[in-house]
Amino acid sequence: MKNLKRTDKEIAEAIYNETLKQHTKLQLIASENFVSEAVLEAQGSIMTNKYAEGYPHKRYYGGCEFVDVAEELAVQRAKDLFQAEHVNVQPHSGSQANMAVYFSSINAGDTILAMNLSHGGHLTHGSPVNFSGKFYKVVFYGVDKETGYINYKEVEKLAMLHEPRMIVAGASAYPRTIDFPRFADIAKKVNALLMVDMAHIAGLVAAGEHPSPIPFSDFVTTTTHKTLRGPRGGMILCKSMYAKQIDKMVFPGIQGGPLMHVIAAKAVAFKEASVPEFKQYQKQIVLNAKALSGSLTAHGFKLVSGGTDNHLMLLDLRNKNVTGKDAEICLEKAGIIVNKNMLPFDDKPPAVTSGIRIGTPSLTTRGMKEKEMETIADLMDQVIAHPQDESRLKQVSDQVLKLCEKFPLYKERREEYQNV
Ligand code: DSN
Repeated sequence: MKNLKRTDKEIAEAIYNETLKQHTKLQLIASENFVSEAVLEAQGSIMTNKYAEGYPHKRYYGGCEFVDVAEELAVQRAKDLFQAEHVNVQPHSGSQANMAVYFSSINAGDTILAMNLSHGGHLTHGSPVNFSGKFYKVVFYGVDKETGYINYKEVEKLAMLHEPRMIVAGASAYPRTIDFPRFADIAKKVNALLMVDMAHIAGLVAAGEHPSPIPFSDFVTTTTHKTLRGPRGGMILCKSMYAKQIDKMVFPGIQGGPLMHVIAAKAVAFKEASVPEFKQYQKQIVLNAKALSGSLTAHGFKLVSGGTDNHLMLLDLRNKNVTGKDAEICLEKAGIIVNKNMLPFDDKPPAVTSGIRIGTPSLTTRGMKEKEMETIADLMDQVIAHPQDESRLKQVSDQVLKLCEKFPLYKERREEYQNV
């Protein structure tokens, strides 16, 4: 940071403040995580300087021998980690990974069957405000009103009725195990392609904490920065028969030069994910989610589907008389960072919502376990029960700070900034 501090004080300070915030607050956003110093080093490396349009050994620029090393390692490590036949590590994001799959395998105007965003799906799974909702006819499935679980009978009924060209499975706010073989059966019955977006659960899948979609899907897409704990980015895994069409669509179809520094960091993260400690870490994420959901339930919180099988849970705040928006605000004042989230069948708009989504990947990365989850549930309960009580919020934020100090993050970075 010493150069940045000298040349651009404002940005240096913003980065330092973000580092300090990540250390001093409880980060419960289910899609975020804290990467390792090694991932940060690779991502902040001089590989950012290199143009490498094309693929290893088939580039449109000279001098690519070392970025080729990084990309080949990233691809091979991802193949090994997920037992995938083909991998493309170039998508800049999950959205671009999904776009490449759609554009390479179905036509504009074709029908896709995907999970409703308000039931836990994703913008790129056909939302009308996203390209996917504009280019394709979209039929949505959702969760059962009573149970909160995906209603597979409804998925099958809709598939038979609408004969989609593609079925999209995967979610950004679904707390239960997804039955990929069941999705594959339905897709087979109606001759549809199956794309699974495993962005949220990729780390769990890599560690065997969630069944893998790979054997059952034509295409699997993911981001690399959620439970997988890599740099911000995307990736596509598919059967060999789709390799050419996917590679051609990512480049030159929808992207230009790949972000080689990010690809190098992806390789580092995949190596980190291949060791036994990573399996233990993912197991703890799930144990922590169970502990947190259990403690919140004991405090009278209602959880969609009654609990969780994975890293996240959805809190229905209607019995607490607070909206998702207000909960997000008062929790943040107390040092607890969450996001408001639509509930299935929510009657409030997306900017307000009746719920919040929380997850345990980041808390687990900093070493917290079941005992800390109980404390966190208790702190959340105090805030939600007294959202306007500023002195209570202050007391909670002091306790949050104490807890965070016991599980420090990015210590050397914080000290370096202070010392230069
Ligand atoms: N925005 C991400 C999430 O929070 O789940 C999905 O891309």
